[in-house]
Amino acid sequence: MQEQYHSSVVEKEAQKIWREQDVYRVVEGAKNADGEEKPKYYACSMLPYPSGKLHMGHVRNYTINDVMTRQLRMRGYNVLMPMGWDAFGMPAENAAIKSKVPPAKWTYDNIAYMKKQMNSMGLAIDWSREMCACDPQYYRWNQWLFLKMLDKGIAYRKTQTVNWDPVDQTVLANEQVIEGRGWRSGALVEKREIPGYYLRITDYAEELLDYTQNHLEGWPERVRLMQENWIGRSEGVRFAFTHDIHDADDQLIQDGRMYVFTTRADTIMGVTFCAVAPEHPIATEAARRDKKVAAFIKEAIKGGTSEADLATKDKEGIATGLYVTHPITGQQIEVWVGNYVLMTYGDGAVMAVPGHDERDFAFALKYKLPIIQVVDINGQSYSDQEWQDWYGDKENGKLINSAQYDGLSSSEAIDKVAHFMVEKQLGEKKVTWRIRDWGISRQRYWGTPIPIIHCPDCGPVPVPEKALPVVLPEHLIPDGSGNPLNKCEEFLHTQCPSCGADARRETDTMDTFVDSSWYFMRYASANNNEAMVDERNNYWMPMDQYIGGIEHAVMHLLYARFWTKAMRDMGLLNYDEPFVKLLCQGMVLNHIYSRRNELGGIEYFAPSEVDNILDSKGNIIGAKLKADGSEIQYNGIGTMSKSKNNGIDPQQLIDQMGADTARLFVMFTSPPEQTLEWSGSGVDGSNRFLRRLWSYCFKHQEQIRQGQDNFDWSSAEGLDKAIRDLRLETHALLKQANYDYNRIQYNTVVSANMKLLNVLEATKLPEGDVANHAIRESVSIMLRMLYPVVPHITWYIWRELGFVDVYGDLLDAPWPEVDENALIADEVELVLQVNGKLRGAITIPNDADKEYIEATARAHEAVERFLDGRPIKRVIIVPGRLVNVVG
Ligand code: ANZ
Ligand code: ZN
Repeated sequence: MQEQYHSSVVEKEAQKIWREQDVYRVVEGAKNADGEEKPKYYACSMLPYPSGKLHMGHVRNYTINDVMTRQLRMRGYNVLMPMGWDAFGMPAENAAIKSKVPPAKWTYDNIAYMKKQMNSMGLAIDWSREMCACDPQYYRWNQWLFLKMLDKGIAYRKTQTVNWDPVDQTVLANEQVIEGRGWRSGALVEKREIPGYYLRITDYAEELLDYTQNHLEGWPERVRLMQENWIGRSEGVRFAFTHDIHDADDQLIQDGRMYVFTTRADTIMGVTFCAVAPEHPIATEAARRDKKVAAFIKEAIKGGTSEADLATKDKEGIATGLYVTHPITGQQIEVWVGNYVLMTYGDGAVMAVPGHDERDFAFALKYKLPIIQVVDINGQSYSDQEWQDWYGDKENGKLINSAQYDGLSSSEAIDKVAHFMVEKQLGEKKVTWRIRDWGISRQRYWGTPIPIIHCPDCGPVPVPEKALPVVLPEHLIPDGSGNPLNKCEEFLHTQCPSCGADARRETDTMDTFVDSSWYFMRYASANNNEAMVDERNNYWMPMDQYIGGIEHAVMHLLYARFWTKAMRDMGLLNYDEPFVKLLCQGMVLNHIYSRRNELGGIEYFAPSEVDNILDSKGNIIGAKLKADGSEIQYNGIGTMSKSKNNGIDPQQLIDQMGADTARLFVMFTSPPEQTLEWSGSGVDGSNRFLRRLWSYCFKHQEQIRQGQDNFDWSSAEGLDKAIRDLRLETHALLKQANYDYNRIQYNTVVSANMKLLNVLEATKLPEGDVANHAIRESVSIMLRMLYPVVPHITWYIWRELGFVDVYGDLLDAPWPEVDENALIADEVELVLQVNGKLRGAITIPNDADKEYIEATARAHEAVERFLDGRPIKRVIIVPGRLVNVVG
């Protein structure tokens, strides 16, 4: 063993041997040394987008995954940790526009580099199962399942509204529309209706919700809640306001029925107007009749009409001059167009009850529409000038101003109103869902081609299964003016599978969420070119532990769950949910520094470019640029990001201090689910710990080598106290680490080992064999406890010190066992009270009897001092806890 710790020597050597021996390859049904099948464990990180290089968030995510994988492997599990690439998507196209490199080349180059980085981190990845979304052998199965879904009616075609950039002649994704304009051209974006494909996730809404609420015990509560809200089940009443509004062709609009969905049918007597979405047929008719309405609608749908867009807009509207009939009172109610009404929810129309709905209240105040209170809660006084939260209370009120419904509770009134609607054949109780079918068509190049052929005679025809995959040409370079597939004759031109006529391929590609909906199954059925998934999928899945960012709490996870259920219903797999446990790792944060430049923009500085200015308590209050000493602003701490220039390049850290230091720092600094604050001194501290570990082992190598592993501690009599203490600490810390490994709290696993190293360094053991056995035992336990976090250094020392000869390679060495006998302390400390007040402590042998304890307590100097000469009346002993001397 070398005297000095050189991380690069150690890590290169370890990685070389691991690679040569292919140590991370796992096979289904692997057996242990006793010939028993090992239990399987599937631990997987969300697959990365190959953006170019790893960032700290990746490092954290994969290290958590790796620690788990290595520890469970030692504990006898057959553990799968795979990796792949979310290789389709827009950034590759944007890079192509900028640098004129085909997205394929850019993507493959990035993958090669990032893979190298992952290996330099020492991740226990089974690369034989690597998948890549842009590999035809992967995406052919997207196409294959899509065709199956079409067959079953789970996939269907309908027109969709898209953002159209009239200058670039291209469809824009929502995030490419900035303040209503195209991100590249700056042109005002228009809405266009074009056909696209949808997946019927709504058919699974009920089951998805049920499982969210009742089966995902291993998921964080907040993620379950987010999924629940996204699915959005709402119980209410759907009914019609009748009307006599005709369109230009004198057709009665929607057969004279304007349906609304309401969760508060009890407030029906408080309706003072109705509001429809700008896209509603009544709004369209009003626009035809009135230029002002037309102008309002044009403005209202600009930019976006998604829920997120609406949430940020002021509530605005315009009266249409058109009226509908109140089903109970028969009154004429005016219809308004409101920008807060969504066409895609319920029926795109609402009965407005400003008295009890906050949005309607704001709207009514703004446009001076009547507000009527129809629910009373304990006689509280109601003001139609200012909204109060109790106006919306559905649980505790009694109806007022509601004619025949007066005096009813809300739920009684809802039942009555629903009953009325049924009798009049105007409507009924109904469950409405917020979730929409999943539109998967993207008018972009870099994605899975949708396997459809357009024939002039037959229309859209599915590509026959045997003609799959429809391969995406990889040499095209998008230039920003639409999908380059539209100009690629060799791709476009084909024959109709049904009639043989000249036909044209679909150029839309699939949403990349399709790729990520089942890639984790492909790892388990890797390299099977005959089937999408096989029996190996049922072996590994459902995944035991999924690890990824909270930003995927809704869409990715929900789509993957839906996709799994759809595959199950096609008989392709035998489980209901893909992910048993989910861990969302916290963000990595760093300080942010900035300055306003002359042009009024903000310039951000990397933490390495500045010196902090501290107040007397050591808090950062400002900063100076190292370059010229000028003062800049300190903006606090925030997520590491390119835009704030506060990222730390993990590669630089790995190159300078080694992967083990980087891994130790990210595991030690915070529990996995919490935010992690970057700290240069924390990194140095982690590195120092590893050097101390190394040098302790170096200094004591002779003793460690001479110690025995199978020493029988139970028969050792008259053990030296220092040895007993060391064993007590070692086994107590092991016990704690076991507990923390199980609950994925790796930071305290590390601190336990820091403590153990302190103890080892501080302990003075007597000379002799038994002491050597004890040191050897502690070091062997410490190396194994630490190994999952810092695999290189521990593996190396393990080999150097000859532990390999006894336990085998560290990767598969048995996890150490707690010696419960060592945990029995031979002394205990009892709290000493005098007249019930805490006055000190006494230390007594573990097996001391009552007389001994009492005598020790009486003799304590505090007793005499606090009794002030009074005699002792009695001594109360609570075994194991305290002694109270009463005088
Ligand atoms: C009258 C009413 C009175 C309402 C009241 C609420 C409170 P959730 O719970 O999310 O399902 N609504 C219905 N369709 C809408 C649409 N397309 N766009 C915007 N809002 C719409 O919300 C249901 C409530 O949202 C419905 O109940 C309706 O307003 C409104 F004191 O009807 B309510
Ligand atoms: Zn045809």
